[in-house]
Amino acid sequence: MKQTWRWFGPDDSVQLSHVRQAGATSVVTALHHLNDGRIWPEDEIFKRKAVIESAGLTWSVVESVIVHEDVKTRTGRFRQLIDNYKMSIRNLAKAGITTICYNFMAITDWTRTDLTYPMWHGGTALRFDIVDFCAYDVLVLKRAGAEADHPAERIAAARARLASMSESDLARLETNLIGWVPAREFIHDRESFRRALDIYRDVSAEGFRENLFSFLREIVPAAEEEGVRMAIHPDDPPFPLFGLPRIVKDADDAAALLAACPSLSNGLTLCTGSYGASHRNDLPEMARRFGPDIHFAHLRNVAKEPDGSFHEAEHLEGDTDMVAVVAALLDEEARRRAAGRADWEIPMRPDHGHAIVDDIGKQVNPGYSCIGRLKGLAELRGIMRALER
Ligand code: DNO
Repeated sequence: MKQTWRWFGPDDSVQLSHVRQAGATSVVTALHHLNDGRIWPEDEIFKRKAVIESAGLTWSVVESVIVHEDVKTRTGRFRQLIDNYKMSIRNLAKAGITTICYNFMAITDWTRTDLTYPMWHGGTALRFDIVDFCAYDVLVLKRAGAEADHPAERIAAARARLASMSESDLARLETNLIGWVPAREFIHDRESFRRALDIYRDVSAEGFRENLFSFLREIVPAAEEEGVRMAIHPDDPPFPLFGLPRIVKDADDAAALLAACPSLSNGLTLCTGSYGASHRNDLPEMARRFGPDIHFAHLRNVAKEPDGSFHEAEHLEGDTDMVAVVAALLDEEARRRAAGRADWEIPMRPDHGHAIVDDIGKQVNPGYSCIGRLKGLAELRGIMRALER
């Protein structure tokens, strides 16, 4: 597998030289400063590519070209924004960047309640606590209809939890939950978040899925022409939050998406951590079933807790049998090689990492610590090497 590493661009405190030292050969990145629905111009793409190549690395995957909220709801400027998206696909292809990861999560991207959950080893991990989430959703945000989305015992536990939180605990929880949403141009506080939720009040999961499929029918032909592989990232976590529709959460959703627009250009990002947070998903089974459509793999593990909470485990610990997942992906690569495909190699990246050793106290994007990921990559590389032998 191609060993890649997510890099957030020149402002990332984890530098390209560190990526080389971690042993990755290739970078996953985006033009984060242009990621609001506008066209990514060719010259900006080539400029970024040159920076990566001058560090002795390649740029193999874009994560992500974001899908604007207007496109998800098919309102406002959505037609223009879809044309822009197609143009960005074409411009990326000109630079030889032909794998694009994206997601179709309403308003939010990945969501955690705790970004510094203490682990047994003294470092920290990302965690999603369902009681904290409920406390915010029902008692702080006071979302209309929220009570009906949580069982009574959880709401009772949430009341007690909220009573024990200090003001700064609560402020941190709020930032974790709504401070990282991608659409920062119009969501900046509790009130604007509520307004954004309102837009989705009448959008059912079925309607939302139709919007995704319409988007795919529009962009996939352009991707096909350019030899680009679109790889949808699943919902993280893979269950509804804030009453928002969730449509990429399990094997059935993935199968429906592939069937809606059958094409090598319409594929998946196998994020073992996102899918893995649901009891419904058997990751080794999904890796085998969807092998031909997996264009990109995020390898990380989660430990699920009895009440629906979960935390990010070490890459080889947690509930997913990572050796079985890697074995399935290596088999898929062998199948592609036997079929004479030039693009047989599946890019993988160690997804997230604990904050350990020198990571502790450093400013990084949550989950994207250097040493924690380096450890994850080293462990995953060991599995790959052993299985290949
Ligand atoms: C979190 C990431 C996600 C992912 C996007 C893909 O760490 O896995 O933010 O990049 O959802 O579009």
